[in-house]
Amino acid sequence: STGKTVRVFFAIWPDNAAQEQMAGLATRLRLDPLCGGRKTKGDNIHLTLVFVGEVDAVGLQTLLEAGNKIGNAGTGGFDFVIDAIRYWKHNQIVYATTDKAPQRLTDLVSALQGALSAAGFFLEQRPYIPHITLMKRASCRIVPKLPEPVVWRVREWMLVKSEQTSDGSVYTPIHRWSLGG
Ligand code: 2AM
Repeated sequence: STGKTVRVFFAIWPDNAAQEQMAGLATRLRLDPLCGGRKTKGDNIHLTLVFVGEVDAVGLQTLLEAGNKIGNAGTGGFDFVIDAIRYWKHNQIVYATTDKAPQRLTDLVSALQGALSAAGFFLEQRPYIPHITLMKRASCRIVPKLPEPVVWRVREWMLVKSEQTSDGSVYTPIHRWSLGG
């Protein structure tokens, strides 16, 4: 079909406490003379589960249906503990992450990947590395250590629209699925 497209991705957004901690980290990184770069605004801090890209109205409907199939299988929320800050030189981002992603998180990502592939979407083939971008265009010589783990209480996941404006990225939830519990 023709018509307007939107750029979308599946993601989780931190609860207030986790957002505050990560926004604090971004501010500290911003002030670190060994890194530099542009920090992610507090409201924009998130974890992408699956990046989709541009879709039209039909594609959007298909995504919602795929999400609904998984959304209804919720068995309660889970905690996601972030315990490291790292730097990717190739794209100059500083991100928060963990090497011990909870099974519930990787299961959710796999379920989404499977549902989207089955629905005909072409997805990223690289293995999933959970990363929460805190800084862009950074050039860290030394990456500061995470002072203490961030405990993110994951209770829902969502499909989000991404728009680029003169004021930076604007993310708007299109639909939310509760993990229940
Ligand atoms: P980033 O933080 O590493 O830039 C909205 O743009 C979200 O989708 C961000 O989390 C971004 O990751 C991710 N994203 C953007 N383009 C992408 C792509 N081509 N492949 C995978 N993820 C992408």
